[in-house]
Amino acid sequence: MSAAVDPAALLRERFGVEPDGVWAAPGRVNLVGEHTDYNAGLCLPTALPMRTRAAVRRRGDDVLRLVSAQEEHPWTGRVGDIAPGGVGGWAAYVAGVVWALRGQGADLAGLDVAVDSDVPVGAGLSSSAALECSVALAAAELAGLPTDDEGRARLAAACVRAENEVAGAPTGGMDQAASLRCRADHALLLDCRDGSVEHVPLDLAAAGLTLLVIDTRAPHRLVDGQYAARRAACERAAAVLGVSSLREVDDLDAALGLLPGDGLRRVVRHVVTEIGRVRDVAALLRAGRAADAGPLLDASHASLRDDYEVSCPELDTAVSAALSAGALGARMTGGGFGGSAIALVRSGDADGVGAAVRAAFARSGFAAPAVLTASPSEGAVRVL
Ligand code: GAF
Repeated sequence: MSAAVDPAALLRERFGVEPDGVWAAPGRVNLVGEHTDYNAGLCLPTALPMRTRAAVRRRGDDVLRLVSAQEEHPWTGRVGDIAPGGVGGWAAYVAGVVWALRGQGADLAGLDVAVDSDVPVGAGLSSSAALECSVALAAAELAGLPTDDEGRARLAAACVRAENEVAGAPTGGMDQAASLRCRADHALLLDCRDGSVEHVPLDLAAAGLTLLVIDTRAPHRLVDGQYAARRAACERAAAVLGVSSLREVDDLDAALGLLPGDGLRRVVRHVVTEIGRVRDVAALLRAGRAADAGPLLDASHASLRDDYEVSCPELDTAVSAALSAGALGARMTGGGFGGSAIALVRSGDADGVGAAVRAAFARSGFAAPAVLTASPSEGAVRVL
C-alpha cells in the first residue's frame, strides 16, 4: 500500500487552488447477503476504516478536472459533455457521479477534484464505491443538497447510476449504500427492495471478536461477464416464476419445482437461502450473539461456491485454512471470482488464523495474501 497523500496538497499542487473542503468515504466488507442486492434482497455490510478522500473546489465554469494520487492519468472535460460511453477508466466513476446528480436535478457546475485512497483496488472491497461516494457527498454539500440519511439514499442511487451507466459495471446498490449510510460499530441491514436500513449493533472489540479480511490478491477473472451473467440468470428465473424479483419467492421448494434446469434452480436456491441467512445473522447480532454467526457464514460460502459458482481456489483456500485454524466462520465477500474473504475469529486467535492462511497460500503456490482487520467504521463524512 502506498503512503497516504494529502488530497488538499495534491489539489494545490496540480491545479493551484485551495479546496472548499475534503470528504472521505469508506470501502466496505459484507458480512453476509451476497448477490442479493440486485434481487431486491437483504444484505449486511459494514464500512471499512480504509477510505477515499476527495479534496474539491467549485469552479465558476463547467469544466471538471480530476486527478488521483493512485492514477497516472488526470482527466479534464466539460460537465455538460459527460454521457454514458463518453468517459473511460477511473474518471468514469467520478464524472459519472456528477452526471447522475445533474440527472437528479442538482445544480452542479465545474469542479476541481483531487483524490487519494487507501482502499485496496481489485480486492472486492469497493474502492469504486468509495471513490464515487466521496465525490457524491462533496458535490452534494457544495450544491446544498440534503445529506441526511434520506439524502444519502438519493446520493447512493446516483452513484449506482454512475457505475452502471457511465462506468458500465452492472452492479447492485449494496456498496454505495454501505459507503454512505454505515455507522461505526454497526452493521447495516439494507433492504434493497425499498432502500430502508436498520443499524444493527456490532461492537466486535467488546465481544472479544475480530473480523479478518483476507485479500487473496487473486485477479478478478472474467468478473464483468460472469457478474452480468449471474444477474441475467436471476432475471430469467424471476421471469419464469412470474415474480418481479427473486425476493418475492417465499416457497423455495415450489419455485425449484417450476424452474427448468439445474442452473437456474441453483441460482434461485442461493439467492433465497442467502436472504434467509441475512435475517438469521442480523437476529444473532441484535441478541449480542455475533460469535454464533460462524456456521451461517460458512453456509453462505458453500452456497456461493457450489450453487452460485462465484468462488475460486484462492477464496476456498482462505476459507478452509481460516476454519482449520479455529475461525468461528469464514466466507468469500463481495462479488467473487477473486477478491477477499472474511473470517470471524476470537481476537486471541487472529494472528494464528492469519499465519495459517498465509502458510496455506504458500503451500498452494498462490501469491501471498494481505490480511487486514475490519473494524466496523462510519460512512462518508466531511473531514475538512
Ligand atoms: C459487488 C457489487 F458491486 C455489489 O452490488 C454486490 O452485488 C456484490 O458484488 C455481491 O453481493 O460488490
